Amino acid sequence: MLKVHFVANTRAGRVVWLLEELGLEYEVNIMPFTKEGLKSPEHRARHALGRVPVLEDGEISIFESGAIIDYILERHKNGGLKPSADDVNFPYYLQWYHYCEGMVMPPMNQIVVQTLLLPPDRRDETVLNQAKNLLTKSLAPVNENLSGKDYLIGDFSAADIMLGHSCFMANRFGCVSDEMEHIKQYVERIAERAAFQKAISLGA
Ligand SMILES: N[C@@H](CCC(=O)N[C@@H](CS)C(=O)NCC(=O)O)C(=O)O
Repeated sequence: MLKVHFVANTRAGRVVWLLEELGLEYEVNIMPFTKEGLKSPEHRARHALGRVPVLEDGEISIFESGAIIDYILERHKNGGLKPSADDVNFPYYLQWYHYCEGMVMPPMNQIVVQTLLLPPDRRDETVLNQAKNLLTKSLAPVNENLSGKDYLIGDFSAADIMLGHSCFMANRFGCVSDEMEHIKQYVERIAERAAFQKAISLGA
């Protein structure tokens, strides 16, 4: 059975969300966001940096949320929630799928580091403000793209599981301004999905 190594309020939620959307069976190893959990020799054997998510499938053990999602779609769901290569939306599916970790998550990571992970005396206001500006710039094309659409390529797809999860988290961190009305509505739409609710409440 598929096994997800999971910490609440992290990218591991993407994997559980996908598994719930697809109705696949899975087990979850819920770990605390602590050194003892993530940086233990046991977890470092799964992920050298001691991060989540990690997916196990029999003898296979892989990390990187985007790779895990693609792996599940290809090996366990025959490409479900993903347009076929000849579909007009396929290039845009790929674009938004990769825009998430490529453009949106780097400033998000920095915001998390500067507001939560670093002790207060090591936080840097300038770095935090730069990251917030960069996140706003990175989200602007997403907001524009969502005008007149329910999801990134129209129909719900795995690109929404990647980037929609990031938009939800960015909004939770107070980093989506009211002017980004299409993202605001998108986040509400996502939050109504039963599979998302299951993933976001797990371990919380
Ligand atoms: N690009 C990786 C990022 C993995 C990652 O940084 N995960 C965070 C949680 S969202 C983590 O495990 N952080 C623990 C740490 O920094 O020690 C992915 O998409 O899976």
